[in-house]
Amino acid sequence: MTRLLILGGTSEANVLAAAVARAGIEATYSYAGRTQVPVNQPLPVRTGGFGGPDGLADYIRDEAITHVIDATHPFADTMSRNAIDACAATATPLIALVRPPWTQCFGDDWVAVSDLAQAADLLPEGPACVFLAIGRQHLQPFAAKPQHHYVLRFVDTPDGPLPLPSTTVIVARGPFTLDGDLELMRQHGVSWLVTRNSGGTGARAKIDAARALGLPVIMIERPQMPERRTAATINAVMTWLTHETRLGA
Ligand code: 3Y8
Ligand code: NAP
Repeated sequence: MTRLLILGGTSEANVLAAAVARAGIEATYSYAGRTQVPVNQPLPVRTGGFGGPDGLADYIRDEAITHVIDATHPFADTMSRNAIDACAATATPLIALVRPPWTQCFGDDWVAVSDLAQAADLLPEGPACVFLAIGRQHLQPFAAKPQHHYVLRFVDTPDGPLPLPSTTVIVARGPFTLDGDLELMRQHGVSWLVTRNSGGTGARAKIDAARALGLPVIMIERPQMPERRTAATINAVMTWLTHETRLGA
């Protein structure tokens, strides 16, 4: 009897949840609780941290979870590492749905950096208009460059002061469109884009818009992850799930 846990929070996790529900597989969709009104799911939902890898291992045992699919965002690396540890500790089959990173193509003007501080360092000394499309949790490194005007896109309205003096805040959740991001970047006179290499389709519009506008992009590369089973498509994950279930794993 399969009892699946989906670690969600991405566009692909939402599509996976619909496929799992259609297949009639017993599953729970897990959110961290980062946003006020997350998208509804066609599965039972649990929200909030588990309490580290040990807390997740306890959850797996208490809920008799038989399979875990890590469909979190490629920068949710603490959750992914905890899933590796908890599934090893409980001998629970685990697969990560990892969408391929975006790759530079003709006409792109990207500079790759490994962290937010490097991204801030690369911004020019003279004042510019920067589309800082990295959400609201990690703005502090850019306080080192207060001379810029920052266009910020959050899922929820900020609940307190921001560490940047000159900002335009846009409240919107993805998936985003090319026309929408072209309009946003033209309207605000954006001259630089800072983004994580999230991959997927839900938020790639901004890098296509930057190419069309001939803008430089500071691309934050993904954190390295330990060895684990991965799949790049939902079909591959569903094939794994049914195979592992047949084996009674
Ligand atoms: C809570 C679930 C869907 C899913 C939408 C995807 C697409 C938009 C890329 C930009 C970049 C950013 C941010 C982003 C992406 C999708 C997808 C994806 C980037 C939701 C969601 C949750 C979150 C958490 C939120 C973070 C924030 C990051 C905004 C739901 C909408 C910038 C990441 O306010 C906060 O505390 C928000 C925090 C983590 C990063 C940050 O540090 O601020 N995502 N995003 C999940 C949970 O609680 O478990 O609310 O429904 C999911 C999505 N985020 O509906 O199709 O790739 O799947 N989300 C980044 O890439 O830098 C937006 O604006 O262009
Ligand atoms: P993170 O830094 O990797 O994880 C920090 C802690 O948050 C985890 O240790 C865990 O708490 C809890 N957590 C994270 N994801 C969870 C989930 N799906 N269900 C239950 N608990 C979860 O995570 P993050 O980067 O803040 O991402 C949080 C959520 O937002 C994830 O669902 C992710 O898919 C989504 N998201 C993140 C980004 C991003 O840029 N990071 C972008 C889009 C969507 P405990 O240790 O207590 O278990």
